[in-house]
Amino acid sequence: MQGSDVRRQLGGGRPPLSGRPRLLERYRSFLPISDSTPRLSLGEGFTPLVHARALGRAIGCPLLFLKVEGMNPTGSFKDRGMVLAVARAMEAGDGALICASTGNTAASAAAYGASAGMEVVVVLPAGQIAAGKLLQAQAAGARVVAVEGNFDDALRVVREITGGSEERAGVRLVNSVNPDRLAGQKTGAFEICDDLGRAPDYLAIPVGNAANISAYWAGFRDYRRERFVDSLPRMLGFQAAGAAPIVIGRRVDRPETIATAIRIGDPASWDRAVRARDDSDGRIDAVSDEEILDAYRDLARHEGIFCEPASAASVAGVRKLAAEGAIDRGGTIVCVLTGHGMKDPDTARRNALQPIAAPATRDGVRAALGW
Ligand code: AN7
Repeated sequence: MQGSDVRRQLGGGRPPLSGRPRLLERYRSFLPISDSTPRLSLGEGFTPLVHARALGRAIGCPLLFLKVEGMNPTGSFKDRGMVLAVARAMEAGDGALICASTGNTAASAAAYGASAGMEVVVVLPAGQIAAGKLLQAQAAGARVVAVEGNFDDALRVVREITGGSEERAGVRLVNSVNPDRLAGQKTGAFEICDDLGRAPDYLAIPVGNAANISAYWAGFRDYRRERFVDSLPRMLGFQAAGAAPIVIGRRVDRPETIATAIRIGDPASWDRAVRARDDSDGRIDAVSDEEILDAYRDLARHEGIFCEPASAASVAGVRKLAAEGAIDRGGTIVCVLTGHGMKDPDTARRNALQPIAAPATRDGVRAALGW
């Protein structure tokens, strides 16, 4: 058989040894890239969609799925948009990246910036960043500026540095106000539809600056416009209780908070998120720290999926709405788990079962276990 016949049998133009596809190539027709866009990649995207059987059974939702975004190169969904934003910055000849961050954007910018050979500056609210995220930025060699203020303050500063009349040339702002970030993050919605063979009935997602919920909604609409799917999900967004609108304009003085990333005073993409909610007949709700931590523990202990606390807001929210009878429990529900559990070792440690001390003998270990 000729090579071309083999390819035809395999059902496409892709040769069998082409390996893992690149995210930006795969969804190129939906993204603002051209032949001159550098082929930057750290292996982002193509994250698992896991059927959460135990948790789904427990809350009466048999078709509960988890989109495990902690499996991205830097351990969060940010990599989907960052790869595109940094590739486009390279294409434009920029020499530096800057962002404000509660941690995950910083970790992602630092890694992609390192890969692109660019200078990276991350501006963080002092004392509010989970240990793993900060270490990732430092490990990648980013310059970390800790400002006395909250995330909203940090974002204001970087916008002023890059957007004002004294704009610094060659410095690319890679917060989600950068449209390339949102475009790249649409790919999460594409993958979910590809894996399910349809759009889910509900898409549940943590909401911080509300960029990701906006990007997913745009992605689902793109797919329906191209008739890859024939329906759209209801969008369910969940903030940490105590976020907007309650604390708009006020400093959030909770350095010990478990979910800083979704306790944003003034979400940058709020209007888009409200449109996603209203156009999809969905809702945006708050979940408490306690509800988030319960979901966080249950995900690890009953599904084997260790996500960071903010991520568990999606599952906490679905659990709450299911208990209230506010959603159709028989529907296909996808919860986006936005970041990896190792991002926040302190919260993990506070919730961990303690190791059992034992002598290094068979009988000693058996006795310690009560076996
Ligand atoms: C795990 O890294 O804002 O609603 O600077 O880290 O798109 O803001 C992170 C946000 C959800 C909220 N889950 O997403 C940052 C940052 C996790 C996050 C969100 C974040 P958006």
